[in-house]
Amino acid sequence: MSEPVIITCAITGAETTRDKQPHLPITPKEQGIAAQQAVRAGAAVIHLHVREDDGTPSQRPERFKEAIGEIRARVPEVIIQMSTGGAIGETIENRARPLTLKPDMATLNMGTMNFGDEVFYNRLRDIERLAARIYEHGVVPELEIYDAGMLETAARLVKKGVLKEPLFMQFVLGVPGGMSGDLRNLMHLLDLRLSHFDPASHWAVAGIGRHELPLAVQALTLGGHVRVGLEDNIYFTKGVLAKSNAQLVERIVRLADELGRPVASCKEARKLIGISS
Ligand code: KMH
Ligand code: ZN
Repeated sequence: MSEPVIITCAITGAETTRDKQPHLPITPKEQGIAAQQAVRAGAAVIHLHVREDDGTPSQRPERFKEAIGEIRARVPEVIIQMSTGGAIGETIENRARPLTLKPDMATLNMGTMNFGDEVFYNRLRDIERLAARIYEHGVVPELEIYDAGMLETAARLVKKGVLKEPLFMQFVLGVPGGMSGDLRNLMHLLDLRLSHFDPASHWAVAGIGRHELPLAVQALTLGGHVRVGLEDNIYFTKGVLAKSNAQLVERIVRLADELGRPVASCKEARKLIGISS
């Protein structure tokens, strides 16, 4: 029997706008409803950014608290993964602040990179500080890997004792400035994973834009986990906007079924990742 696939839904993000995607959930209540629909469709993890009412990206702990409340009221079992990446230009201190809410998981971005026309700063000392804060609060980190060097940085931080194995790594491919969604890039990252990390480490792929679907299919066939959602991709098919986050999740569930991968429930995903219920 193949290992179950954990589906993460990145429901909002920091960059997608309502102008471009009218179904983007922005308010805590909208996020609660979107999370519930995504979980009903098959997602076990909600990757969470929050916005102010006017759509501005925010790292305000109070806003995270509201959003988490709305999600937990509808789907208490779901794994909530808080973004510590936030929006470009946010200070590291602000990015770390909502960790006091002790979500199940939090992202840890593994390096500085060009992010479109902007620069996404993640200096080594900041990564180490954020990692310490994440573990201090009993939260499970998910490593956001946009490039091969970032995975090698993670391996060094394991040796240094900053990161604890087994890890959960998310290969985010297709951001202009990081590795593209070319399959050879994924294969190289998987080679590095095999040579540097505990084989029990989990890996997932988040393909950006048009890379979302082909990379998800690759992850399903290669035994990885999958992330989809309006943060990463606003379309269902070329030129046709997705109707909801759930619609993107539903397609992965259908494909997983065809490809013989059972879909992990929230409870199963908690057990696989090592998060208490
Ligand atoms: N918004 C991007 C700059 C994360 O959630 O940790 C960073 C991001 C990664 O979305
Ligand atoms: Zn994010």
